[in-house]
Amino acid sequence: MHKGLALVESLALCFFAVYLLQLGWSVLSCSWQAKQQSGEYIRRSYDVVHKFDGMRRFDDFSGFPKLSTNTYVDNVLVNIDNDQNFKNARENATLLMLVRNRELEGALKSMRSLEDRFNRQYQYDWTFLNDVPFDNDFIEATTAMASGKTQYGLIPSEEWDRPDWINETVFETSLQLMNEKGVIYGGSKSYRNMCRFNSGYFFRQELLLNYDYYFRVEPDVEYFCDFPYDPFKVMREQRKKYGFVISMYEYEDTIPTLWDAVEEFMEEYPELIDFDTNSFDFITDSGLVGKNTPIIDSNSRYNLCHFWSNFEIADLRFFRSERYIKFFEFLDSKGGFYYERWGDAPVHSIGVALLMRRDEIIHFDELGYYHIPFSTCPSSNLMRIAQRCVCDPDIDENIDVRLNSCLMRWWKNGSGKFFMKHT
Ligand SMILES: Nc1nc2c(ncn2[C@@H]2O[C@H](COP(=O)(O)OP(=O)(O)OP(=O)(O)O)[C@@H](O)[C@H]2O)c(=O)[nH]1
Ligand SMILES: [Mg+2]
Repeated sequence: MHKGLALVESLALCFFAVYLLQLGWSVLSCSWQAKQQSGEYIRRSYDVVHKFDGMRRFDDFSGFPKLSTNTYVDNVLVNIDNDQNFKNARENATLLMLVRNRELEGALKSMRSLEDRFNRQYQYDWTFLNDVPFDNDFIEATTAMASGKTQYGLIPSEEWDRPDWINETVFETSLQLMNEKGVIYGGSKSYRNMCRFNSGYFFRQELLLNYDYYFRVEPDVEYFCDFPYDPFKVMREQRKKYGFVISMYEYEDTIPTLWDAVEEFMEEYPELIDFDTNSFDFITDSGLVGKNTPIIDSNSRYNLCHFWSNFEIADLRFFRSERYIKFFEFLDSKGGFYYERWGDAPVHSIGVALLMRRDEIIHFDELGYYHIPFSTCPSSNLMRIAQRCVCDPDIDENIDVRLNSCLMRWWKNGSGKFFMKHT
């Protein structure tokens, strides 16, 4: 009886010992595997980092790659000397946002993105405009987000509100009709004020009078890539006056008679238009797009192509010029900003296409950007890596070379297509 019990006990001990050995072995092998694995990760990430050593730009433009942060307080992340150099190299320019108090969160998102991707090094001033006074919360939060100075302007009501000479009955009827038709912002009065202001008055605001260039920013946009240069500097050095990233077709329902007015303008002021050097062909070319039939039909000679003006880097001196003011005032006198819903995008674009030389317009190929519902993203993988882009060029929203984009028409009729280089 005792012997049997002892046998069972020693058997149990044996099993237990084997179990302990197995447990010990699996713990050891697991940690060995984990160690191997993490060693492998380290090797791989080292390879990845150094694979791109040759093409990352450790130069005066982009400085050293930074950690992904939006903080300005940690000295470790900021090379003070470098910042001073960037600051000293600034152009006479401002970042510009027309915005409502209630859009604060979207404004901060856009600011954070642009600061992170570009402005934290240059610290350009931010100028905010509004048709009503900015509230304290807005001023406080945007000032805290900006790396540069901030300034806030109140738009005079005569430069924002509907002028007296607009016929109330015609206006109200048109609003109702466009609304019923489902035209985007067709029933909005304030949207029309905004479009007219952006077409003809933003550049006359007192706060902007001392600047040469502006960079238009809207709430809720995103910049996908580190800027590989200061776009303002590029504008000045290359004598550019208008810069864009996305170009597309306008909704014809918003501008049924805009082109008629433009034709009248061209007849009245032929001396202002040089068809040999301007980009008239860009806005009138209706040929095939590559091998494809255009997907947008137009009822006039205007092919509806325009630069998407929510992103715009331009020379204020062009907009303040007599020829642009004449152009705006001629269009304005037709009442189409109110009787129809003329947008600032086609108005700027047609003005730029008619009155500027085509080599004064620049397509910023390298700047990834998103404004609902479209984006642009550099198509070169090397460039996306070098500029730390967070975007996928293959998604549907990326409009660059899709049929609803006018970029190919710009390559064909504007200043051509230049292939990007990486060093
Ligand atoms: N202060 C002020 N700013 C406005 C008003 N309406 C529009 N804006 C600003 O003008 C710019 C264009 O207006 P959006 O509403 O963005 O127009 P959109 O880009 O055509 O359309 P979505 O962005 O798709 O809504 C943005 O920066 C707005 O913040 C307004 O009534 N007052
Ligand atoms: Mg917008």
